[in-house]
Amino acid sequence: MTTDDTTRPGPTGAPQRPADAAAQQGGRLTTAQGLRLDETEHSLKAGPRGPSLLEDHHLREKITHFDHERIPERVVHARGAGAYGTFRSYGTAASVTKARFLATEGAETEVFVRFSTVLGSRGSADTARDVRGFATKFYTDEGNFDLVGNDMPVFFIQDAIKFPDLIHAGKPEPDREIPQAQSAHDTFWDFASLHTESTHMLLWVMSDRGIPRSYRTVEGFGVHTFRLEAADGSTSLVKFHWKPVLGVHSLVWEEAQLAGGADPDFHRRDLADAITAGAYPEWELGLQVMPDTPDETFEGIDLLDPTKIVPEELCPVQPVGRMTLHTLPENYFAETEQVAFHVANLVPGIHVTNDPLMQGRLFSYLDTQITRLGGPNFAQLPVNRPHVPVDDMQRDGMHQTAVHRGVAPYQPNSLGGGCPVASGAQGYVSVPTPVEGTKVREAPASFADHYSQATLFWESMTPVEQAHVVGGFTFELGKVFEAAIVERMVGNLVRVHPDLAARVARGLGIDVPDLPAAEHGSADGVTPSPALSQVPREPGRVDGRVVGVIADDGADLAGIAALRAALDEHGVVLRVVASHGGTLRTQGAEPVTVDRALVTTRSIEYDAVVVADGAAGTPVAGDPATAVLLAEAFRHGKALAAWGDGADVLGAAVDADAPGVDLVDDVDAVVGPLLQGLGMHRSWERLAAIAGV
Ligand code: HDE
Repeated sequence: MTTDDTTRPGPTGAPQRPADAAAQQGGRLTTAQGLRLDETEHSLKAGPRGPSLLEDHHLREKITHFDHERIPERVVHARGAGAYGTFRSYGTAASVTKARFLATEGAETEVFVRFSTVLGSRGSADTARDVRGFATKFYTDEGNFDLVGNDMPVFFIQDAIKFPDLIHAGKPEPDREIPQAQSAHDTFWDFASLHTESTHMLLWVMSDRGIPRSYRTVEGFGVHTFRLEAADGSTSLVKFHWKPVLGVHSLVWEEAQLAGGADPDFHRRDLADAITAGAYPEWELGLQVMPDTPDETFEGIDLLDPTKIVPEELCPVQPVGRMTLHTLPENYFAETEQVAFHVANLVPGIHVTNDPLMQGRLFSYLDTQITRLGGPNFAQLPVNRPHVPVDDMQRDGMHQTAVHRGVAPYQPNSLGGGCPVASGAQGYVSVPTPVEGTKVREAPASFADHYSQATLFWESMTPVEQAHVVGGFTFELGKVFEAAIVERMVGNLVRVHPDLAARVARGLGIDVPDLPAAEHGSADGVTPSPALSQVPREPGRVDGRVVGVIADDGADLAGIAALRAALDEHGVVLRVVASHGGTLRTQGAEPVTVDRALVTTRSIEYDAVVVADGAAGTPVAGDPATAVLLAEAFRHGKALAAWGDGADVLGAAVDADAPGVDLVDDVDAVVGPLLQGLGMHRSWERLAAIAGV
């Protein structure tokens, strides 16, 4: 889905590379030693037909470097996309934290954000059903703070010791290394069905949240509870939330699957195109602030349990600042691939808690980066370097790029004038929380509740969202071969809600496991959290949305120009889809550039589709690909419209009486319904009818 109207379409409508995208830094080709080369087309040989010579240093240097171009991909979150931006503080967090980038009103802090999927390899498709990573590095004036979160507020496991098990189960199966970037296979559901603390998270992943429309439309969560410390020393327990200004929106499952094939870079492209077009993605950072009580619970919810949320209705999210992403990395490898986040990168006023998942993460990130980035000096890479002076006593190691001066990298010293000196109370001081206990491998009793919040999530969904959850479970379990695993999992769903289990079982064609009534999940006593639903209550922002208009030579090109102008006022991008690339011509009207030929496009590129007057009877109307495009957009709940005889084309492909389908006489009448439809993201009524709910 692109907003790249700054790049001109190529011959078949595919966007062309901007003219200023020069690849190299200088004018002259050299070796890595700066030696100017005469050419780089032929290796040095003993005669034109002879063997290559060992003395050809350029050949050997070029190939040796190439042989070592790859580094290990991230063991999780390998596939991602990033951008730089600015975080601007409202100053409202000053009452709870002394962290200057949050506490100071108007303070601006540069950030780098990397979004990712979890399970897939670096080259996998963006739209796989999965959790999305949402990791932010704040280059604050007190050092780097990393908020390494996800787009879901809970996690599969309560204790870090289970992470390798979870990931071994979710990654491709070890014998054939399939399936790629998918949890729809036996080992994942084997683990998930046996490890019932995952159930709440499974509901999130099987819901629409598992297939976001765009990185720009995901929420972000710190997941763990943090301890914030104010300037007066008072502390609170806090959860971090990112709220996308564009709203939280998802794909539908078929769309996600189509995108996986037609455009595996769907989210990466969307982020880059939006930023290139100046449609800068924005999020508001918010805090749920809870009292720091000795039992570390809030309204009976254990704040150290990362499988639990605190519903926003119980503790509202208070906005504390806004982040705008405005600059793309110039080099994917140097920046997005080499960025290294770490939960332990904290600044004064922000502290960790004893959440056992968080505690394990405090170890893992530094450890993994030493392997991934080839040694301990990765903090010197430009994307990782703090924007404040670094005066540590770390020395040497692989890839050391600093030239450290002086002879006394140790403390105490007199040869270095005692420098660098520690800052005492002005530095990072851990909150003096008491710690005592008997060594045990145990979880607190409250961690044994694995279902109540899964039921809360289910109850908080609208009927159409519930249908999507049922669809998610049915698809994934339908891919599992081992009947015992499927049965065990459906049994767990009975413990969430018998209705959910019955509907999944029906789809799978199996009986619902017979559980004692006392074990059935129930809505009794559950207060739904409407904030968890993604169905907008009123139309949201539409800027950056993309409308496809189907037309061919002879169509109402003046009408298309008028439609483009009207949508442009709302920041909506219009793309002309035709039977061929190049230009459309109609007598008496200005020619129109084709943005996408049918052969280079698919319905997934558009949030809404319109058929122009004059399209009937043209090649685009007769091409079966047009009917497929319109039928897909219809099934995906997208706004559809036509003016003039475009109605014949649309009416032939879809049910023109369905909600969110508008046939009008005049192009002006298309605009209102389109904006309404885009603002609601989907025709929820149509999706509900399609789902039969
Ligand atoms: Fe991570 N995680 N994780 N994770 N995680 C990594 O670090 C790990 C967890 C998250 O864009 C790794 O540099 C353990 C929760 C994101 O570069 C690794 C546990 C949450 C990213 C690692 C967790 C996350 C990572 C792999 C259980 C949400 C991508 C490469 C205790 C709050 C960051 C790397 C990026 C990456 C370990 C659980 C978020 C191996 C052991 C919960 C967004 O260190």
